[in-house]
Amino acid sequence: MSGKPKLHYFNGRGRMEPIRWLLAAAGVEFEECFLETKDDLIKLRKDGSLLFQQVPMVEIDGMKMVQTRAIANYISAKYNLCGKDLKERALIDMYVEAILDLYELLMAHPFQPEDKKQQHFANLVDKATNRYFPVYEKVLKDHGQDFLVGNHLTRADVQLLETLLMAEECKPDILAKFPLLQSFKARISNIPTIKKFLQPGSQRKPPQDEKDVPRVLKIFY
Ligand code: P9H
Repeated sequence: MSGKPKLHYFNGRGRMEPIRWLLAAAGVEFEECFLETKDDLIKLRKDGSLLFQQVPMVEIDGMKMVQTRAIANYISAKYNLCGKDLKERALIDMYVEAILDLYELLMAHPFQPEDKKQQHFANLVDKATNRYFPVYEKVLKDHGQDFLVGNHLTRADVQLLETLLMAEECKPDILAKFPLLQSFKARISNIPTIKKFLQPGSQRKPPQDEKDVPRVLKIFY
């Protein structure tokens, strides 16, 4: 056991990518065990490694953690990405939960059936540009600081950057009306641990390729 966290999921973004980002931002090296087939999932279930018969599962500190949000909370707390006090924590949790609501739309987009794609995309862009991004643009404008909360790096910055980059993959000019989010994106991308994770060859996964969707779904259904 190398002591490094070990991530169990398929070789793609899905629900594990936010966990990869948080570990990378904290400068924590991690190992990955990729599920390729249904049998891989059944094997993990059989040896009692999946509390709710589902992945993501992360082996960390002697635990086999499941439930994406629980894993992200544990890693964020362990590596001091949750703010210095309850007030900062409250802001961070509000910002992160909203980011995750938008992230669900972005993550699910490649898995949408053809006839629903256009509508799903329109809704995704509407929510991003009219509900979520204006809030983070105003937060940065109002306090004029480099980070969303407490003038230091928190999980809110890491997960917002991940989501901004994913939104731009869907619609390259989606940040056109958000100048402070554009400079935030450049600033946080230049933090050494995150800059390293954004380099080619890192453990960051590429955008979900639509032709791979059937292979992914075959593992789980
Ligand atoms: N609350 C893949 C890509 C995008 C979105 C979801 C799934 C939910 C958590 C087997 N795990 C396709 O649906 C695969 C969860 C975890 C939990 C699973 C089963 C999924 C996917 C694989 N499904 O946040 O961790 O939905 O194990 O029997 O449910 S991920």
